[in-house]
Amino acid sequence: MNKFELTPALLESRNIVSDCKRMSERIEAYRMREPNESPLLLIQRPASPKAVKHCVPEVAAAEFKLEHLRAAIADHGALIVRNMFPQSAVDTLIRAADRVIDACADTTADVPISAYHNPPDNLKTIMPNKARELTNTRSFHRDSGSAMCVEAPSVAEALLQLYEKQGIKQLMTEYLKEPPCLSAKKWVLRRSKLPVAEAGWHQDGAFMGTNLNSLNMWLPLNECGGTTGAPGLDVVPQRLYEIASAEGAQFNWSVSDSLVTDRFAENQAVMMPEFNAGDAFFFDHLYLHRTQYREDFTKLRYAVETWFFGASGFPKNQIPLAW
Ligand SMILES: O=C(O)CCC(=O)C(=O)O
Repeated sequence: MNKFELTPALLESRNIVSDCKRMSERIEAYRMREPNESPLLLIQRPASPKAVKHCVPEVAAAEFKLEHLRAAIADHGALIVRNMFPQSAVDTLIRAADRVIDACADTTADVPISAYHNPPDNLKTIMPNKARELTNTRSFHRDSGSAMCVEAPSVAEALLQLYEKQGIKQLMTEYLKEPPCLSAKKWVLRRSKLPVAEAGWHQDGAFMGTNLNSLNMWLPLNECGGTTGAPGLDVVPQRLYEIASAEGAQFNWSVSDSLVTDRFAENQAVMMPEFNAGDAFFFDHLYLHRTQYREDFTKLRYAVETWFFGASGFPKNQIPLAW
């Protein structure tokens, strides 16, 4: 059994030079690689639709098996695995998220390199639109209170070790039916801002593409959602097979409130699940969701968002990372 335990002391004693080199190699591994244009898609529209309850299925980590994930994603688009990550890891990650997000928020000073900030140099050259794209990506994150994990390779490498220890690498390999890769742009530390801005409903496939297999593991680091006072996610708890129209929405990748209400209201489908620190919420690029929105949140919410793709069927525009 791998004895890895994620603690602040372990994080801060990592070799930041070799972690940065390793992250840079993960980026470089995909520079010349192109995705398979005809991957075997795991999610296909069935010939006759199955009648399923509109819900967000859940299972306790102690009982969790690959079959739960496969069935829940196929039928409902998502699965909550309760208590997947230990409290010590969650506490360490909140502390790390604060430090990484604060370091990335500082646009004026030269931020000293540390376990919490040491972006690899090739992050700029790997972006299709180079410095402009990296600057825009960073300001998008800054404005929404988030930061890419790759800004802090030691945090990112420690997270990969944690994921391996928790069986996530094996789970992703089995679910995707091939080794997984990650994404620089869609591997994010999040700390909500208060008041929460009304973020658009979206399916990540709207900007990643849909000719791929994916799974997001959204890991809340504190209690959130429902009526807890900290923003979780609003979700349309249904298996969708295509990207909903962006007509009337704020962005070309988002979905308007009225479309969500009109199209899904008959099922009273919008839900706001309650999450505990250390739960894992799995969903794919067709799942319709947004940052939970209401005006009376009083508590911050921390989370780690990690998207996995098949190593041969990846969204090149999201900057794949070898694992
Ligand atoms: O954490 C959030 O509020 C948004 C997360 C999200 O949209 C995602 O994981 O795709």
